[in-house]
Amino acid sequence: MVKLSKRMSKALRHDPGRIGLTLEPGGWVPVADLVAALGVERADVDTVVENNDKKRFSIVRGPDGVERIRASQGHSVPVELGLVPVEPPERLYHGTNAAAVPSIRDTGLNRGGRHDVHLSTDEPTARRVGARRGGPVVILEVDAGAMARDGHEFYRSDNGVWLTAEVPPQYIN
Ligand code: HQG
Repeated sequence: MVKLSKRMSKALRHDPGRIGLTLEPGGWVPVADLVAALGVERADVDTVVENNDKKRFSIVRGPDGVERIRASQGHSVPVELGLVPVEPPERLYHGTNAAAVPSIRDTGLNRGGRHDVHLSTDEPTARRVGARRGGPVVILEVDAGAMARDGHEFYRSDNGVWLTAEVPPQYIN
């Protein structure tokens, strides 16, 4: 199922065109189209959606009766998720590799290839994110409350990841 999850991430976040899909507004794709394009069973897609460790995907039935699926966050293709800005908690956390810290102190957190900078509500989650690539992890504390008061917008993805366009260095403790 991890392999299918990765194929779904690639199709829904990074390269839909490669398997002949086009994301609709909001990043949605009819589930039937994804199933056909990947050559898998619908039940397997449902299993990934339900059991995915980070709840990366969601399925909804539209007013037209068509069930559609999208990745809740993590896109590198342009997408308008239609998320509404919300007030963040005072503190959010970002886990990263120690080697990245000097550059982050210098230029802040940048979204890189992704749509947004990803932040976590708690340190253990941030630690897991930072540990993905191995090496020593540093947890950065972001003064999200001050950022919001200074006009930065925050969004919360359907699966609980906090998103913002950038974190300038003065908000990083
Ligand atoms: C770093 C996973 C140098 C940043 C996770 C990170 C997350 C800088 C890397 C989601 C920098 C980008 C996102 C700067 C940022 N100088 N390095 N100025 N600004 N960086 O993968 O936040 O499994 O795009 O610290 O759970 O690590 O995909 O972002 O190390 O939620 O669902 O540049 O990916 O979720 O890496 O992870 P990423 P991320 P999924």
